[in-house]
Amino acid sequence: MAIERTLSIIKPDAVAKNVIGQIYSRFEGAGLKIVASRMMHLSRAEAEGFYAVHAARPFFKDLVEFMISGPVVVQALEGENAILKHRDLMGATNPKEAAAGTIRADFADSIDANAVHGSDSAENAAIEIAYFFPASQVFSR
Ligand code: RTP
Ligand code: MG
Repeated sequence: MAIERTLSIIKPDAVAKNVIGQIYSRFEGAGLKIVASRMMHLSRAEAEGFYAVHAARPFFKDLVEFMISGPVVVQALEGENAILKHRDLMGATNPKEAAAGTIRADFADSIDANAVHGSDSAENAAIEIAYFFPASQVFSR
């Protein structure tokens, strides 16, 4: 199995719920290493740029408003099959459809306030990691 990296964001709702550590524990428990990490409050331009792929979608405006509503924690995770492993830990986009024991089932309130983001492909993971971290701030092990 290939060692991959993925970009993960703990969204404003989960930061406000004080569950950063619990979410980090799930990553570590699944064998994902945190190889870069930063807490930040996204500007509107940063959020719009990050979600540019969704710019034409009806939920784009609400998504951007939500993502700038409070601080987030952004991390790069590294490990075997990291992209899919991380998405399995997150659960379905809509927490009502998320499997029991997933981050979204346990911590998310709605499809908008859904606790976490995770890259959906190797190509997007590379783009998204570079969006937040210069190579010198990713500490591969
Ligand atoms: P994410 O990108 O945040 O990891 O989530 P995802 O892949 O599961 O979902 P995606 O389709 O990429 O959508 C990005 C975020 O937009 C919000 N969304 N709202 N109201 C809606 O129908 C709707 N659909 C998506 C969610 O917050 C989702 O995480
Ligand atoms: Mg997505």
